[in-house]
Amino acid sequence: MIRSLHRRHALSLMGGTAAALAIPLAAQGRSEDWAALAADVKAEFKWSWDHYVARAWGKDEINPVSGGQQHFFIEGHDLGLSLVEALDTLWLMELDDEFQAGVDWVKANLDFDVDGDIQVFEANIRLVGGLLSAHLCSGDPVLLAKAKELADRLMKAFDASPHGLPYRYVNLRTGAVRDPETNLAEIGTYIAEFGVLSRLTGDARYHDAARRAMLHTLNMRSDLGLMAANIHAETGQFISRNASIDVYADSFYEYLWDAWELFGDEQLKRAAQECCAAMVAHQGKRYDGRLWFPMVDYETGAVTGTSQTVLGGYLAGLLGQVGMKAEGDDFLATYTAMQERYVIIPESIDVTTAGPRTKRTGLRPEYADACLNLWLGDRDDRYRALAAIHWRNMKATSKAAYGYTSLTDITTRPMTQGDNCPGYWWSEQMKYYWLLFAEPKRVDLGQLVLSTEANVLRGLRT
Ligand code: IFL
Repeated sequence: MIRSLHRRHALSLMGGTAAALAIPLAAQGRSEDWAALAADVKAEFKWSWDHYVARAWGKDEINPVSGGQQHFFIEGHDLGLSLVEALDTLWLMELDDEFQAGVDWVKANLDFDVDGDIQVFEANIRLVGGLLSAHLCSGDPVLLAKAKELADRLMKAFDASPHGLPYRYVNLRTGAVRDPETNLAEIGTYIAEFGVLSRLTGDARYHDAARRAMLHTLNMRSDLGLMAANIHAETGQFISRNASIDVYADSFYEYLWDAWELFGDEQLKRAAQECCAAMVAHQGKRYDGRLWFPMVDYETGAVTGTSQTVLGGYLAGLLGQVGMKAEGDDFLATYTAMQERYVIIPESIDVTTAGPRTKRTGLRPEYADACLNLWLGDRDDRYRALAAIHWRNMKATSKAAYGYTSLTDITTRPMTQGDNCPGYWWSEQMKYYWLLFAEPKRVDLGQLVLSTEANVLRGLRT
């Protein structure tokens, strides 16, 4: 009874016949044809890529409804963001001609000598990470050289801070920095890319800079084991009292674990486990029986905010990775309930009512990310079935004339489409679905390590 209510609600939200796709065969008691699902994901990726090539080649992002394009990093200047983000996904899907065309564009056109300010965190996870994973796929030394060149420019943001906490923005040409008021995610999401770069170049500076910034803040944990999410790059002090698992903080925690996976860093492994245990003990709260992690005061544990974003879904997977699978499953169940209720998980949710705080969403990958990380732990098909729902719901609501788009209103019927495909779509959810549904030949899933942007940093079969 409850299930059929959910299903009817889901169908009416999406509108139209495509909605029928949302009910997974697994939920109907029939087994999924995973190979067919994988083929569908690949076909949609290729279809989207062809539109990007035709309408936005070398531009940062395509506008899939109008067929236009937009900048991401620097006004008036493109850095081929979507193309770079797509590279290792193309390679994993064995779309080799498309991969090579992208690599050729990078070699001929990608130039970082630009008099413009770039967001250091985004440039690292999207561009340094994208170039590094494409280098690992192909062995092409030019891709490594490009990654190093960009990282060298970003390093100015670390060097300018007395504590080694990077400023938020750096001018690519002059190295001038700005915006010292920053946060855990933006000071602590480097060790995966910078560590791999150090390993590949033999220059330890990148790895050391990334690790130093993480240790600075880990040393400021409260007696509860929590950190505030906001910090000042010049004073080195917290500038808020809010501990957050999602916005302002999320990937910091992922990178503690990645440092262990990639580099055998025992100290950061311990820190990952301690931070997750502190979150569960002091931030995990139940509302209407569901587990949420609202913001709390990092010293007292008192709740300071009642929003949770869709981005917080990553934590379900991370909890599984660090050895807290029951808690990870519990938190995934919360987002699964949101997926059942809203079809597309709202960008921000009021945890006290489970109501949406915003109507728009950014075509987000975190739920599929969590399904992949939990599935890699025990290969239970139920995670694949949940990701299949996520995939079908996205296809039913976000597919537009020239690609996949963010939504401006998930409460209308049908949902209202925006006109932007974020760069991470090319690197994240399509790769998560592919890894979950295909039996990918070009990666050893037992060795797989993905960055926060899903760039493959270990496990490739070349
Ligand atoms: O860029 C993406 C990445 O996963 C991240 N933060 C948010 C983006 C996707 O929602 O670290």
